[in-house]
Amino acid sequence: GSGSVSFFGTHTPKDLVSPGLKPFATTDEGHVDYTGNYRFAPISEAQVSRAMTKRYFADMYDRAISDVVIVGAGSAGLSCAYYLAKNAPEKKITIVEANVAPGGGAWLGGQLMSAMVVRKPAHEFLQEIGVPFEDEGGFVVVRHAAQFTSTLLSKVLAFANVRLFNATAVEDLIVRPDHTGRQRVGGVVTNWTLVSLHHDSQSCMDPNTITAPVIISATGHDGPMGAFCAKRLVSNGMIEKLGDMRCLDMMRAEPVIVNGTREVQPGLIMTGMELSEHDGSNRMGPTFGAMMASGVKAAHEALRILQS
Ligand code: AHZ
Repeated sequence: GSGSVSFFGTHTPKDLVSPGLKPFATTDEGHVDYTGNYRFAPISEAQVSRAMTKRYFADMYDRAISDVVIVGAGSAGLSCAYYLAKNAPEKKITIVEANVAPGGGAWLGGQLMSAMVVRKPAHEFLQEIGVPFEDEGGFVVVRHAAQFTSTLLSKVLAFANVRLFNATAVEDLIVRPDHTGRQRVGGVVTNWTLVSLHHDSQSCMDPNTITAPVIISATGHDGPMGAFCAKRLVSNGMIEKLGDMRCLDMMRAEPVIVNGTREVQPGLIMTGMELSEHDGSNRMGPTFGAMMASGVKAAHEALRILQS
């Protein structure tokens, strides 16, 4: 019989399978059978490569001009991305995360003991994203921090206006005068993290750029990669020195981080524990409410700048 004819006909078009290799039917969608005859739809290696590269490079091309760049996808950066993506669905929000796995320190509750403690009223963010918890009065406990991180990540990535480039490091800022002559952070310089890590052993590995009217830095406290933008502000002469993160004081640290979340330089908002390095404020240790509320405050700041 004639049957249905696919757009490509029943044989693989020549540009999908190398000359000399056996063609296959593009109408075959495989067969589910767990008794030993499970069969996949045929595919060529070229189709797999092109399915990925065309999307990745189209995203890079498009996001070279973004509305907001969030540097670092830890608990603060992801909380910010969620609130911003939800409240500004027409804005291009681009997240750059140096690690292969987004989530930063929030895959565990800060210690190596799974549960995540969140002081009230920041539990309202857990309710917003639908993460269950046990109520202990002034604070709540999420059974496993990974439940928070995976839920938040899945919601952030589901927004049509969000793109995440992971395994990609921000290795510099773009800073230049605005129309009034004032120095303004107007973008980030990126490279694949593996490239960034090998600048000393390889020659000529030039970076990419992403420009945006708002950059949000959420790179965490000092560490191999942390506090990146805060440190760059010092080496670029925009601030004299870092405040340096102070010792642990939960009661004091959390409100200071949330209320101190702000545009630290024109075009650059800072959120999460990076702020403790910038301002010289305390760490809170394993309580995460401030990261969520600081991320939301950073999103409010971004919306204010975008609307001004
Ligand atoms: O990989 C980093 C992590 O995922 C990423 N990052 C750092 N530098 C980067 C760069 N380019 C791109 N140059 C970069 N990405 O930023 C993320 C930071 O996440 P985090 O979990 O470390 O920071 P946070 O501020 O979201 O959460 C802090 C959690 C802490 S630390 C702490 C304490 O030490 O007392 N307490 C809490 C709640």
